[in-house]
Amino acid sequence: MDKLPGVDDWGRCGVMGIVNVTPDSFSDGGLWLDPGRAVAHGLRLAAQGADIVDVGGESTRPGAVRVTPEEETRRVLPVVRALVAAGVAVSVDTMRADVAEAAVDCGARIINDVSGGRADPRMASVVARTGVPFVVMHWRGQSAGMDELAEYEDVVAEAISEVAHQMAVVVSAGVDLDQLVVDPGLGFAKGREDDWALLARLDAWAALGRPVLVAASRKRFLGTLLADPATGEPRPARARDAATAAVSTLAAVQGAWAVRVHDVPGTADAVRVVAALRAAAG
Ligand code: PMM
Repeated sequence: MDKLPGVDDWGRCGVMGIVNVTPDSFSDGGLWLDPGRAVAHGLRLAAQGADIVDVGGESTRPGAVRVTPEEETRRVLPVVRALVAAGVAVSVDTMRADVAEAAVDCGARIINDVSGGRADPRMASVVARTGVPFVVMHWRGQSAGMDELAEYEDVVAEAISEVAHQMAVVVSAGVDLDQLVVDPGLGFAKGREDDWALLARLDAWAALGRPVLVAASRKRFLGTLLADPATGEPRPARARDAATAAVSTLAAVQGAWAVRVHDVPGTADAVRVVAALRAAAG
């Protein structure tokens, strides 16, 4: 089994930089579809302080239509290969076992599956066989219909119990518990209030006994919070990075293992501020 990097390696909450090799992601769709530009962007994120670069070839924005496996593979693999060759620690953001397996063969060190293994019945066996760390995110269904699935009595308790169930499913398929990272899945089958409730209670995820990844970057609940007071229009996605860095600070304070962000410099500073405060507090 591959060791999950963490606070012992970084001395703080980690930073996962995002490279979406897609035409349609909600905040950076189309910017990094060209493989050369995607690789250059990944290298830039690493130079700016990303500990891990997360490469994805399929948009999961609300309402997104799925890409074919061939197209996803074509987008992702050359970028993974080039970043690995440059010494970058790469995770692959995919719901498909074949894409995950091929990416690990190219040197990816983490499989980040927003469905936590639910979208592809073969995923758990690939995770078990490859032995790499695996992100189990809270997920209720594909992006095309996920907004209708955002019904909760107690979003924190229900998301944790649903992730605990999924952890048990993948462990029963042969995955080692120590391979798992958990993620509340902000924005996935969540309303705005649900995202805030989850962020307010990140400490509750400690009950699962696994590192927690938090991915708030540029998401809708931040756009709504920062809406133009005159028009009510949500703040555009690319103008949500200061708020994202604020969330990174709060996540690091609550003990997150890593935060997944588009804009690395603000968050790289934020997690260092939290580490310095922690050290000063003893
Ligand atoms: N969100 C997105 C994509 N991948 N992975 C994890 N683990 N957690 C998330 O919340 C998550 C993810 C969607 O955001 P993007 O389109 O900006 O990448």
